[in-house]
Amino acid sequence: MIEVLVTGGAGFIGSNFVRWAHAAHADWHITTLDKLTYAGRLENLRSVLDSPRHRFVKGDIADAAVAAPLVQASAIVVHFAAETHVDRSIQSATDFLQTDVIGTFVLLEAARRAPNLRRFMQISTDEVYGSVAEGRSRETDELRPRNPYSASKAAADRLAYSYFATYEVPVIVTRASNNYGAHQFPEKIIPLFVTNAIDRQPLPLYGDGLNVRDWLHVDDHCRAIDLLIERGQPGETYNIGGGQGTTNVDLTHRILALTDRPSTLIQRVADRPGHDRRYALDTAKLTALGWTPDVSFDAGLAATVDWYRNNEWWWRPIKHEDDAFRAYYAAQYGVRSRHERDVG
Ligand code: NAD
Ligand code: TDX
Repeated sequence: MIEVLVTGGAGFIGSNFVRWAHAAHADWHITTLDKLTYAGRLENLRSVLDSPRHRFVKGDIADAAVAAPLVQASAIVVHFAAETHVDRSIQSATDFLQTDVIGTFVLLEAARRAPNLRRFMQISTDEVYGSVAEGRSRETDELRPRNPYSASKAAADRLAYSYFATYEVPVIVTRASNNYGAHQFPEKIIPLFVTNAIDRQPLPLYGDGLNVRDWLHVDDHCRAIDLLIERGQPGETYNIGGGQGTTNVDLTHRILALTDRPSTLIQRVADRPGHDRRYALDTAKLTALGWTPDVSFDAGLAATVDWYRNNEWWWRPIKHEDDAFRAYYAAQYGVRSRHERDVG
């Protein structure tokens, strides 16, 4: 069996990857290491929890006593664990530096001493390029992160590379665009707006709504990571993007159409500070290896809306019973709505 460690595997992309890889690779024994923060949910892994080819370890990647032995026993590490929400990083960046930077450092230190390690997949993000007014970001472009989340991820991205250059740790860096799909925590725009629309609650659109994101279905992302584990080159960085660009206002209207709700639910609120205007990736380096996205945005968004419609058991407790989520929502959106009223 090939020992594979997936950090952050109880979160959105990580759990999709674990379930996908468990089905695709009968010769992988997968260990999920996850701290189960507000964003990590064991029910995301329900279908693999009893499998002899999977084990779950609750722990912090920044805790070397837990994380280092797991890294050292692995042939492949796929490192998803992170604090991931830009708005939360603007409220407070401490956890972002601790997990995204220090946590990654702890894993890399362990990787230096891992006898059988073949791949260390550093899951980075398109946000490290910063806002791109035109054209598409290439892997060789300068990094210009502009919020505490993306700055923390950029630090981890380059720290991982430094462990390849300095210690020959077999690091591959991937930079994906905005993911969407099942099991995404309802703080990110698509699950937040879909679930608010189902509940006939306002959809809080930041600023003029013309910011552009390149949506990538999480299944396409998982396939790309899998391909890069096999065919990517250590020391290299690969962009992974859906290939289209959609404004937030267009996305919002699509969600309203799919949920059969009126546009009067759109609530214009104050903009996100430092809001990146546009992300766009050049994916030629990855497509040269044989990957293209399979899921069209139309089909993927419709399937995602259906998933949230059919799985209210998954998100209703978070949105309606979780005090921490309600406090976050009030801090994030209560203030914005008040500000919006104050300014006009
Ligand atoms: P998520 O917030 O849904 O999940 C993060 C997971 O990491 C959770 O299960 C959480 O419990 C776990 N975690 C957090 N801190 C931890 C710690 N200290 N130790 C162990 N586990 C910890 O995030 P996601 O959207 O699935 O993103 C996964 C990765 O992909 C992140 O590295 C993110 O930066 C990157 N990424 C995300 C997107 C996107 O659109 N969501 C796009 C590009 C890259
Ligand atoms: O309530 C909202 N209203 C709104 O207009 C929210 C939550 C978001 N937005 C806007 C901000 C962005 O332009 O929607 C867009 C998408 O926002 P998010 O879902 O918060 O994602 P983004 O900030 O683009 O970052 C995402 O993609 C890159 C992930 O959260 C990151 O983890 C990933 O690295």
